[in-house]
Amino acid sequence: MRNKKRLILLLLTASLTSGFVETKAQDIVKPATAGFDTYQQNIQHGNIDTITYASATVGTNRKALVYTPPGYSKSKKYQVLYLLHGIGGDEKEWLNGGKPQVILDNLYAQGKLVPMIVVMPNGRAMKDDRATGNIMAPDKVAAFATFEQDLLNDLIPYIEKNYPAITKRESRAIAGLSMGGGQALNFGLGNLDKFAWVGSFSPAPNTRKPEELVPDVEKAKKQLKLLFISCGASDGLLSFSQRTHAYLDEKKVPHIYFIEPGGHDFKIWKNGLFMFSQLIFKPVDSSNFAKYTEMGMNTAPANN
Ligand code: FER
Repeated sequence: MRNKKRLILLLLTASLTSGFVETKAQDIVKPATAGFDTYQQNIQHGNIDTITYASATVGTNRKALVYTPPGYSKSKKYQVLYLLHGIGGDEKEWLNGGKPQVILDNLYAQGKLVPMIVVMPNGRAMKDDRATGNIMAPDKVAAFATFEQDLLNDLIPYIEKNYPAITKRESRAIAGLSMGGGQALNFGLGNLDKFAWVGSFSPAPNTRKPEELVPDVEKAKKQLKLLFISCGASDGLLSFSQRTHAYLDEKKVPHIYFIEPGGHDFKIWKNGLFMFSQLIFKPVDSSNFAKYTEMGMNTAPANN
């Protein structure tokens, strides 16, 4: 009897210890698995508001969607993620194509996120900001650059006045898909006094050249909490991720570079949100970053 008890104790200790080791090894956030974007009835859900803010930049009232997390209360304080759309979209693109509220609700139910407000703006800062007609027209493409002023001077002040947001750079993240991925890199890295967390999923040709994106390498190293770039291996825009990654590596700016199978679509962008949202507003271990590149596909450009 006594031996049996000792054996049970031994087995219990062994399983607890191995469990601990496993938890340690899982510090890497893994890509999404089946069900991550399936609506679950029996969990708490966040809420989506449509807001209208006055934009002095554009001279109109502009719309954005705001996701507040399960258990949201005005008496608490929240981190904020600004989540940007692509060239063919508007403030509803993430909602229509990516079900971000389902992905985030599921992650909250598993205790994997720090509570955050997610703002989905319209990143085409012009009077007619609909994604109609020729979406590649020069004035429409230019409006994605103009959005930097709208974001910094109009939208962020509106959010921070009307929502219980923490108003420090360490509590603001910016991420986006394609044109929005380019915006996230341009605006995030260009305004490190405003953002500490930057995520770019399949960044588009609007992404500034690396030397312009990160002109002050030491400042970026000091100020950035996390820089995350992901892209599909068969995306025609992969070169914009590759050249940014190559420069960051050369200058030893810590970042996550994750290349996964796929093209230029929401499969990549949903997984980008899934991974990035779990990493932000938490302590970061940059010694893990290389493991994301190893976990991903090797798509080094031909050396010619
Ligand atoms: C381009 C190709 C793609 C471009 C933009 C995109 C401005 C954007 C794609 C997207 O947002 O999905 O040449 O030029």
